[in-house]
Amino acid sequence: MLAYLRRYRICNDITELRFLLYGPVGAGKSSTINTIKSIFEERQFITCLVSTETTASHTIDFQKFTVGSEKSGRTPIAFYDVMGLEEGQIQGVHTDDIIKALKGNIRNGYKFQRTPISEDSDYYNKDPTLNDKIHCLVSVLPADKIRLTSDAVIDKMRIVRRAASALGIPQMVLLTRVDKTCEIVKESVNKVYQSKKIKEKMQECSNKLGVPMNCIFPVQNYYEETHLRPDINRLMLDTLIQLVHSASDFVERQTETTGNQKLVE
Ligand SMILES: Nc1nc2c(ncn2[C@@H]2O[C@H](COP(=O)(O)OP(=O)(O)OP(=O)(O)O)[C@@H](O)[C@H]2O)c(=O)[nH]1
Ligand SMILES: [Mg+2]
Repeated sequence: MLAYLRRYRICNDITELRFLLYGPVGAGKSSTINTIKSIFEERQFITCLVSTETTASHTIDFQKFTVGSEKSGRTPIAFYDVMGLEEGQIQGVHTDDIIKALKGNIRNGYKFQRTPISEDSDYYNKDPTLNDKIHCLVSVLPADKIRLTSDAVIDKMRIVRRAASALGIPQMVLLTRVDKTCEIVKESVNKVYQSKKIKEKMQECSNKLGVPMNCIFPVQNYYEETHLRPDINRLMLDTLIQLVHSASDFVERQTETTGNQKLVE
């Protein structure tokens, strides 16, 4: 799977496939990026700051993380980490900002403010190309805390998902912290799709977010391990391949449409 992703060929119009991870505070967004980077580096890799269990978002800027390195081999995949969603109008990341990020209007490095980005900001990109846009929106929810996620946060997620649907952007859901949900899975992540508890959590997530079951992927992040584990790697890579395929399909569809427009002109 690693070799497949390293050799994955993307459409010539873009330099990389871009994914945006969003969800409630402490859902495991930054940990997911660290886990994916660790797998490609084949060692523990921490670049994305992970929080201890808190209520305010630890990640506060819009930051891009590429996968692979000069040494391990570049992979045409990039993740954007955003601040977590919180209840209330001024807490956490603003939904307008996430929607602008989807459209490619926000440049890398922007620090989220209490109000949405203004068009005068140096970080505002007025003319985004397909290369600046997000090609797949990834919702991240913690399996052990789905029930605790407030309706206000779920509503914000719905607003973002509706905007992504209008833009034709594919959407996937990662259900993190499966080890905290099921003892059998904690011992071996290979059993994740056999676990009744995890299936229930996926169903709960499907009902709460209104997404079909086949777009929900349970994953396990590295959080206490000092060495890589094949079962964790396998599940994450299997999931990543699904994400890459849907992002790639989106890009193909976009280039076909713009190509047709050019022909008409
Ligand atoms: N047990 C377990 N803990 C996890 C897993 N993924 C993340 N965590 C822990 O959950 C906490 C929050 O993780 P983060 O990755 O910082 O979450 P985040 O979504 O980036 O949070 P903000 O940036 O604050 O919005 C950290 O203490 C992680 O160690 C997992 O799969 N299993
Ligand atoms: Mg974070």
